Order: sequence, then structure tokens, then C-alpha cells
Amino acid sequence: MATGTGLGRPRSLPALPLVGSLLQLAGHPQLHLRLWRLQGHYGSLYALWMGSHYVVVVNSYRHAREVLLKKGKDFAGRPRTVTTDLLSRGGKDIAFASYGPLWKFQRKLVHTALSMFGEGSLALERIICREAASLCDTLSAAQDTALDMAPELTRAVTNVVCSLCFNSSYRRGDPEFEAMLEYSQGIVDTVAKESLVDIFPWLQIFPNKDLALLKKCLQVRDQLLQQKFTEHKVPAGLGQGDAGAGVVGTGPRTAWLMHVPWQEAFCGDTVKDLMDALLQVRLSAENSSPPEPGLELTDDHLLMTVGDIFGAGVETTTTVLKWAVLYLLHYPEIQRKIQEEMDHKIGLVRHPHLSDRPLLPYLEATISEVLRIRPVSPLLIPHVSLADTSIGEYSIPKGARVIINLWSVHHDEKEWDKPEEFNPGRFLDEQGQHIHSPSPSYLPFGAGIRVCLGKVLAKMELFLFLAWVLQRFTLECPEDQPLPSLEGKFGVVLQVQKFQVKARLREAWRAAS
Ligand code: HEM
Ligand code: PLO
Repeated sequence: MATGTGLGRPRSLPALPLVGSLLQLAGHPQLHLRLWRLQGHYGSLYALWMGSHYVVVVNSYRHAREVLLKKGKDFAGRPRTVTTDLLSRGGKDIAFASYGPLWKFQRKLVHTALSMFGEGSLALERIICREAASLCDTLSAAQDTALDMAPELTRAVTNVVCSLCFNSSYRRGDPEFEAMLEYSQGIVDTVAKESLVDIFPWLQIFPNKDLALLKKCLQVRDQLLQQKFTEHKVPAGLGQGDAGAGVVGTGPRTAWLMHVPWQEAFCGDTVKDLMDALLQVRLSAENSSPPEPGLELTDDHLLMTVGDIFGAGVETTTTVLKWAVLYLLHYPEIQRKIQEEMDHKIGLVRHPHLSDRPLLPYLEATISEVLRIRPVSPLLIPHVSLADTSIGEYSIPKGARVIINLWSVHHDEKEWDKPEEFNPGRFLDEQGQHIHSPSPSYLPFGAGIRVCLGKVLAKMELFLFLAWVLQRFTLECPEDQPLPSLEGKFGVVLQVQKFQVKARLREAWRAAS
């Protein structure tokens, strides 16, 4: 099809009125795999219709980089859908908010907060190590019995992000933690899955089990967020009259201006966590300048921002840790190599530190390979074109939804030798001493304007948790059980199916201690 730019549109899957191309997608729950396979017939860049939405699917790294980096601003929008609107109260968070000054400001704020009292500080390393030690204690206590590691990994990761966001943490069996596990699973199972209600919003009027579950889970999440918010507002010296006295969404609208005294906002005595920092920045902005229309951030914006960091902080990193453990069960020789590297470079008399990262390239390469072979976010979050633009030699209209299929990018046979083979060695140089990416077809955290905000934090956690566990334990599949499946379950994150592990204390560790 020719367009005003003189360029043609990408080839499209057949589409029927109203339903669009759904017949080609129906019955394929693993959407990333279906879109990957459709390349065989339609080429690496093609279009389809989800109901009335024009969707462009990108399967190659060249086009993905053009969308995310070269033309990042053209494609920085996000679609509005029923489920993500419920999750984010109409896009008042970061991940599901469309591009605009308010989104930019929220992102900058969190980025500054994470780098100031997170990523760069020894305090964060100490928090992660504290949780890693507690995880190791639990594994020791469960020695030689088959154990579902998922809740333990989740608690360790949750406590890191809980310390960052709320300066608090959970003990084993804490009912609030159990409630969080349950609601978060319900959200992951129902949100942003390109489900029918997201494609045809009018379906909301009919009873819908998934939507009911999502709403129930969000109620529980909202209660928890609200409680943390209220606890933080009072000690931060923001009298009850400020910002709606803790009633979400009904508080007076307060402006956050671009010229915020950052130092003051992040370094005050009362600023102990992200929630404090957000409240403090808002207070500073209020005191320094009059409200600016269009830049008004309400209590809802604060809550949804922290909700994003908390939700993303827990679900993504835990998922990667589960995939890493699963692959180590399948590839015991790789686990042995990591342990040999650790014994050799760190030994058994001290714990691993972040500064050991350059000493442990094989562990780093293993983490990179896990992120390649099972990308947490196989279709990223859909992008939207904010203007008429182009990808390669194709014209893309304003308002198109663009899905970057990271699964295809990470499994491209032209770029990766035997892509379905788990081979950390591909990320090492010839001497095996340094880690590098052998192909540009690798974007586990996305790239450009919408690149993941938690990349540095996630990498710190993955390294420390795996290093601590593997220094002490060998992870094995229980003798009476088959090796668990490596097949993921598509959703807002690529989930691991439940499996059990036996954590055996290493002889070398036992002898040394
Ligand atoms: C977005 C990956 C951990 C916060 C994303 C995106 C990916 C991603 C692929 C979408 C980029 C796009 O749409 O173009 C990962 C992986 C993680 C991880 C693989 C763990 C290994 C985290 C953590 C946090 C976080 C720990 C929070 C501290 C976010 C946020 C966004 C995002 C807020 C939305 C950014 C925006 O739309 O502007 N992440 N992430 N992520 N991530 Fe992560
Ligand atoms: C995970 C379940 C939580 O209860 C809510 C939540 C918030 C932010 C979402 C996250 C969920 C899933 C992973 C997401 C993250 C924002 C960015 C991240 C989508 C739904 C990724 C990988 O893109």
C-alpha cells in the first residue's frame, strides 16, 4: 500500500472487519512464539489488526534499534488498555503512561532517587547481602529436602525493593507478604496480555473472570500502598491537611515543577526511602513555585509510581532468578564451572561483594545468557508512534502500536549460533576473561527513552544472590522428579512453571567453615 511519504506499509496479516487478524492469533497462548513463527510467511516486519488497532510487529534487531534508539521519541508512546488503565489508574505511573512532561518528570525523579540512595551506595549492597544471607539460612534449614525456591527468592527480592521504597522488610510467613504474593500473581496472570478485553474494551460490560480477579487483586494492592503512603506522610512532617490526608485520588492537586531542589529532596534527614523522596520533592516544589498547569502530580501519581517500582522490582528480578536456577538444574556442568571460578577467585572464607563482578566473568556471562534465552519481557511493553514516521523502508502512521518481539531478536539464527542452546560461553572473549555481547541482537532491558529504569539494580541483585547461593550450595533436581520444563508461560512477564530444587551444602564450604 502506498502512503503520503512515498513509502509502502508493511505487509499485513489478513484481517476481517471488527475482529481484525484475531483468527491468526487465536488458540496460541504463547503470543511471542506465534509472532516469531509468523515471520516465516510475512518477513521480519509485518502488520496485523487487533480489532480496530493497527499493530506493527518488529522481529529484527535492526528495526528494533531504529524504533527504540534512532527514532525513540517518535515511538515513545504507550497504548491505553482496559487492564493497564486499571493497574495504573489511567496511566498515572511510569511504565504504562504515555509520553509527556509529567511522565518525563516522574521518570527523572525515580532515576535520581535510585541512583542516589540505591545503585551507587554501599547501603544497598548491604541490604542485598543481608537478604542473600537470610536466603542461604533458609536453604540450609531445608537441606536435602525438595523445596519450592520461588517464595524464598521472592521474599529476598521483595525485601530489597521494600527497603528501597518503604524502608521496611518482611519476615518469613508475614501475612502481609503472603497477601502480596497472592495479589501480585493475580495481577501477572491478568494484566497486559493482549487479552480480548484489551482489544475490545466494550467486552467489559459482560462478566469476565479475569477482570474480576484483577480488580480484586488491585484492591488488596491499593490497601497496602495506601497504608505505606499514610505512614510516610505523617513523619515526613507533612501535616494531615496536606495532599488529601491520605485519601487516594481525592487530595487537592499539587504541582511538581521541573525546577526542584534535588539535593534537598534526596538528602534531608527525613528521607529514608523512595516514598519519602517523592513526598519531599513534592513539598519542595510546592514551596518554591506556583503550580504549573499540565504538570500536576496527584497522590495517585505518587502511589502508582511507587507501585510500578515495587511491582517491577519484585516480579522481574524474581523471574530471572527462577530461570537461572532452572537452567542450572539442566546444565550442572555450567553450575560447576561457576563454582570453580568462585573458589578460585574468591575462595570460601569471605562472602562475595559487588566489587567481585570483574573477577567472575563466567557468572556474569551466565546471567547474560539467562536474560537472552528467556527474556523477562518477551514483547517489551507495546510502544505507540506519536507521529507519522517510518521503520526501515516502511511507512508507519501516527497511533500505530509497535510490538518489539524480543524473543525473535534473542533467537535470531543469523545472529546467534544455535539460539536454543544455553551457552554462557558466547558472552565471553577468547580468553574467557571478559564479558561482551557477541551480537547487537541483544536488548534484555529494552533501549532508549523507555529503557528499563531498574537495570542497574536488577544486575546488582542477580549477581549477589546467585554468587551467595552458589558459593555454598549445589542446586539439584530431586532424584524422584523429572527435570522441570524450560517452557515459559507468556504474560506481562515470561513466567517459569513451578518446580522443586534440592539445595545441597557443598563439601568444600562445609570443610572450610
Ligand atoms: C521497563 C526489563 C527489572 C522498572 C522495562 C522494559 C523491559 C524491562 C524490557 C520495557 C522497555 C520498553 O518498553 O521499551 C527488565 C528486566 C529486569 C527488570 C529484564 C530484571 C532483570 C526492573 C526493576 C525495576 C524496573 C528491578 C525497578 C526498580 C522498570 C520500569 C519500566 C521498565 C519503571 C518502565 C519504563 C518506562 O516505560 O519508561 N524493564 N526490567 N525493572 N522497568 Fe524493567
Ligand atoms: C507485576 C505485578 C505487580 O503486582 C504490578 C506490576 C507493576 C509494574 C509492572 C509489573 C507488574 C510487571 C513487569 C513490568 C512492570 C513495569 C515494567 C515491567 C511490566 C504488572 C516490564 C518488564 O516491562
